[in-house]
Parts: sequence; C-alpha cells; structure tokens
Amino acid sequence: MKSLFYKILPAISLLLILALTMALKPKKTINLNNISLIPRPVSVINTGNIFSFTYSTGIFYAAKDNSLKKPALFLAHLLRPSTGYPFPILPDEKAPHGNSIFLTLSENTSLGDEGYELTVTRKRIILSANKPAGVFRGIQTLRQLLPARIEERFLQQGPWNIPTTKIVDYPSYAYRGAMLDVARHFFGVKTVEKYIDLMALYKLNILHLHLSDDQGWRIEIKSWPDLTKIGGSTEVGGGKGGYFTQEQFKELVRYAADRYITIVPEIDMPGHIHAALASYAKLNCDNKRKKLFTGKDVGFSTLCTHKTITYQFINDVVGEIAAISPGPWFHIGGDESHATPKKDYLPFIEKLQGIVAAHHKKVIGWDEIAQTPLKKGTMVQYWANTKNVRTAVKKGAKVILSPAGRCYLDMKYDTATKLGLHWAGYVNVKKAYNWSPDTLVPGITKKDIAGIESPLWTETVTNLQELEYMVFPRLIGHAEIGWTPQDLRNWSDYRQRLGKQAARLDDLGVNFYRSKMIPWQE
Ligand code: TNX
Repeated sequence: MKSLFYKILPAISLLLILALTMALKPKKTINLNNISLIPRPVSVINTGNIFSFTYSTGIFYAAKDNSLKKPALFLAHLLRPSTGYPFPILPDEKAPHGNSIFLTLSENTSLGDEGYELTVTRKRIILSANKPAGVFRGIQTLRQLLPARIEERFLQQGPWNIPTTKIVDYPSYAYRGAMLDVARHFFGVKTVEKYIDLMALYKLNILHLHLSDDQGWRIEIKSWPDLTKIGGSTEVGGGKGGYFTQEQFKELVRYAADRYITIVPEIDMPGHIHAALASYAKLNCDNKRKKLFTGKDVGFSTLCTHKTITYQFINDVVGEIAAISPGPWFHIGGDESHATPKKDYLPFIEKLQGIVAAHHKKVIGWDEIAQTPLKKGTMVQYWANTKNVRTAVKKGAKVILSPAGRCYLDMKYDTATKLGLHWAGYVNVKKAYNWSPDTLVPGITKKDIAGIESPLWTETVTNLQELEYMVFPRLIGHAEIGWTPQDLRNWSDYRQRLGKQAARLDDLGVNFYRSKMIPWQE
C-alpha cells in the first residue's frame, strides 16, 4: 500500500501543481462596468468571459436577409483598417461555427424598428434584430464594446477583446435628431458626412438640414436658378457661402440612409426668407430685388403672401426638394415671422401644408405653426413657446422637443465660451443632459412626443472645428435622452461614461469641448 503511494506520488504532485497554476493564472475577463456604452442599453448582462477577433473572423449574414449586406459592409469597413484583418463578408444559411460574427433578422417584434439583441460568447457574436436598422444600431454597441483604437484608420496593435455579454436594447423615442443650419454659414458635403458619421455612433436617426435663411439659400432649385446663384453667394460675415447641387444633396441622402438616418429638409417660410427676396425681384411685394444680407438679425423678412407667384415659387421649391428626399417629412419653418401680419400668417401656413401634402410629404414646423389648423400627421417642433406645444397636442399633433435652454447647441457652455449665443441662457453639459422629455412641458406626456432634436444654429460657427466644439459632447447626452429609458439615466453615472468616450472621440479626430464637469480619460 505504502509503496503504491510512493509510486504515484510524482503523478499526484504534477496534478496538484497543474491545478494550482490554473487556479492562479489570471482569468481573462473584462469588467463590463469599465466599458462606456452611450446611449446606455436597456439591458446588459455580463457573462464574464471574452471574445477575440482573429485573422479568420468572418462576418456572416443569412442569405435570405440580403438587406443585411449593407450593415455587414459598414461593420467590415469599421474593423478592417485598425485590425488589419480581412473580415470577409459571407452569406450563409446556417450560423457558422468557429470565431465569427453573425448578423440575422429575427421575428422578435418586441424589439421594434431599431431594437436589437447582441449576444457575445467566447466563440461567436450574434446580432439579431427585426429590421436592418436595428442590426445597424447594434453594430454601434459592438463598436463601443471594442477598444477606442478600433476607430483609427491605420493598423493598430491588438488584441481585439470584447467582453462576453447579452444585451437587449431598443429606443425610447422614434425621432432622435440633430439639426444643422447650413444657411448662416455654409458647410459642404464632407463636413456634413462627418457629422452624419458621428450621429450614427450614438444611434441618432434624423438629420434636419436648415437649407435656407435670410443670409443664404443652400439647395439648387433648377426652376429658380438664381436662388443659389445669387442667394447662395454669401453668408454671415460676407464669406463666399455655397450650396448643395441636387446631385450633392442626393449623395448626402444616400450617405445618411446607409447609416439608417433620414434627412429632413427645411425651407423656412414665410419669414427667414431674405436670400430668396434678394434673388428674385418678382418675389417682392414692390417688385424690387433686395440687397444680400450678411448680418445676424432675425425676424425682418417675409414672403409676399398675397402674390400668386409666391405660391408658384413654393410649389416648385417643395416639389423639387420632395422629389429628392425619400424621407416622409418636409420642414416648412414658420418661426419668427414677425414681418408677416398675423392675419396673413395663419392662412399662409394652412395653404403651405396643402402644398406639402400634394407632394406626398408630411409637415414639420416650428412651434408657432400650432396657431393654425393642423393637417393630420403634421408635427410641431417646440423651441420656445410651451403654450404653442399644448395647442398642437390638443389639435392631435405630435411634438418634437428642442427646448432652447437644453437642446440648442449654439448656446454658450458658460460665460467663458467664445463661440455661440446666450439668449436662452448658458447650456453646460449637465444642463443639456439632466432633464426628461416627458416632464418638460406640463400637460404633455410621452405619448404626445415623437422625440427630441438638437439644433446647431450657425450665426457664430464658421468651420468644422468650431462645429464640433459646440456639438460635442452635448449632442451625445441628447442621444442618450432620446434612446435610454428615463429610469436608467442619471447624471452621476452618465458623466463617468461620457468621460470614457474621450479616447474614442480623440481617435475619431473630434474637437470636443473638455468640460470640467466630466472626468475625461484620454
Ligand atoms: C432662434 S429657433 C431661431 C433661429 C436662430 C436661433 C439662434 C428658431 C426656430 N429660430 O433663427 O438662429 O434662435 O439661437
């Protein structure tokens, strides 16, 4: 007996040593709590392991779901440059074995149009949704689970580890937008595309383009060429302005659609229209062309609402833009028409809604339009007047919330901010984040609200760097307000997560404002 024990002693010791080293070897895990997901998902379960990309990781989608090729391509374009791995895209009926990413459409209608389920195990990533848009939103979550350097566009050092997890996620509000004023200062295709890219990362789905104002007309209208030739030739401060050709506009529409973002075009009427009045004499009541305007005043111009030609003009403009805007909406402006007598404003807006409907679009207008009868399906955008919002809801309209004191990206952060205005107060990062849409306007509840939108007016913003400085990080907070349920949001948790976005924003080359309220980790 004793001799047998001594015989197997070496084997026992070896086993003991093996067991010990295995127990002592640090387990490869990533604490999901150290990872910043914005917007915060509805449900995240940490399953305590890791998945790693390898040279042979492929992106698979079920061949019957050909609509997933687009999100698959987006994912491959994101992953290839920084990892240096080929990430082949392969249609495959069955979920493949081995290290792979699998995109699929499920019948889980509880996820809605943009929800998704993301399951990461040691071997596989499975991303499923009801609609391709949901898969695309889920890709943004996967992206944020990866190290920030994935965003670099040249080869980076691995490893590319992702914590294993199961995430179920969907948005609170269907309309989650940003508005860019390309009229006060013009911003070209490349700038707008970068803006769209950054919106996509935070799951926004609407880009509202403010295409005309007193200082500039920014979209080619073939039947009224002087609108851009003259009206597009300058901007605030007298710079050279610019405009989108219809081809360029279509390119933007496509670029946004590839990211499941809808463009809402706005032609602001009957006020904010001086650039058109400077382009065509016949649009003026006195038949005299106005001089171009390069200042910052608002509320002084109006269309001549009694002239027949005015409605011919509107019909042509709405028709040409509607024809190249696949989204359901056309924004008619309607704000600050101080130069239009009220008795003219009301019938004008009514008539305008009819013209837009004739071109098969639904109207969005700033909150002033609530004073007129509203066609079914019209949405009202709150920026200043809560009474208008309540009136709109009584008339059956849904509202988009853009409260200036919370959402206006052109408001200064604080007294030290050089750019921006402050008529609606200072909007620091906390003030921009720390509010709830469903309690903002007394009498208005969640069912009345389509969503929220953050406008960047550009009287003081002249280039991409300045744009990014005003927009980021405030827009990121708005993106979370639109997506994440109220009971999962609070400032102290959010500021930590926002701080961890710094490296990602740096790698994306974003000139964001380093608010002292945020513990940035660069
Ligand atoms: C108000 S918001 C405006 C814009 C200005 C902005 C400046 C709205 C509907 N009208 O015309 O650019 O304030 O903050």
